[in-house]
Amino acid sequence: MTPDPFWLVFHPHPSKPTFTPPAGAVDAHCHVFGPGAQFPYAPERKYTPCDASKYQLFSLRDFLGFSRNVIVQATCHGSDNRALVDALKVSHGLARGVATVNRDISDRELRDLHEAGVRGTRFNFVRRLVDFTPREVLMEIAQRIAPLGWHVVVYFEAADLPELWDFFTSLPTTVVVDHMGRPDVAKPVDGPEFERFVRLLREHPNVWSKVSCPERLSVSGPRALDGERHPYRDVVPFARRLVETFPDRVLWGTDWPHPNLKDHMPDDGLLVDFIPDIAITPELQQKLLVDNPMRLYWGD
Ligand code: 0GY
Repeated sequence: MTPDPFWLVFHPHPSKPTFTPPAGAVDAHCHVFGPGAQFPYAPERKYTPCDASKYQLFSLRDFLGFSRNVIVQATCHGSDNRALVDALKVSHGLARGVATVNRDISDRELRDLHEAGVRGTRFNFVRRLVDFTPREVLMEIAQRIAPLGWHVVVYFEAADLPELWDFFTSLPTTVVVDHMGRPDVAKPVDGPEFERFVRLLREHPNVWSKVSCPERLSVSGPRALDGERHPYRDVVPFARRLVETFPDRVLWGTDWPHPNLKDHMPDDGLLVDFIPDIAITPELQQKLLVDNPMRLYWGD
């Protein structure tokens, strides 16, 4: 299948990070795309990506010095989780998954997903990626997956948080927010918008955040002015604040193969070098990269 025109392909030769992740580190947000010939993209998808296989993902994992992956079902596969499940099965227990499920999924299918390594479902509120699903349908799904010990991953734009607040805070599971709720990093880190997001975590101990995707949020871009490996500097205060305020409820991921980027494709090695700028002690790095994802995804 031909990717969309102007589709940016993941970096062909990422640099070796200077930061060495702690033993057992988990890349807790990444995807597989197809391959489309084996696992066709969903008819209702909003984009057609380049293929990005499980083997490419696992070899990037090893190259970057990570041990495990959490693979999140990408919207281009809709609720057909076959590519995800295939990757989990081939990973020999080194990958867990977050699936997309519909309300008509059977108990048997849910159990099969769990058996394959799925531990969560994702609710996506980003309008360019998915069609609207009524809240009562999502709540019904959340109630179905809660007894399995799964959590809900939510993806939304910062401006939509006020409207989504009541729904998020009534979910009966752990709730993991993608990419810090997509803050506008041109605004102050202690301004009302990000303060609202911090309050969500402060008031609701079941809410976690991924401190991922500086490449999507940054205005200044990857390179520091001095040319050193301190990438995406304008995103650092936001991620660092979350890591230091909620050290036991943060996760980090590459977001490989980086769907829908328009201006640049990140060097995954440089993304890893973002980590010591946001988790500045070995203790915080251990929680962010090992203890937290292991508890959430391999805790059973
Ligand atoms: C991400 C971000 C995006 C896409 C998806 O499932 C997806 O299609 O998550 C995006 O376009 O912002 O987390 O991968």
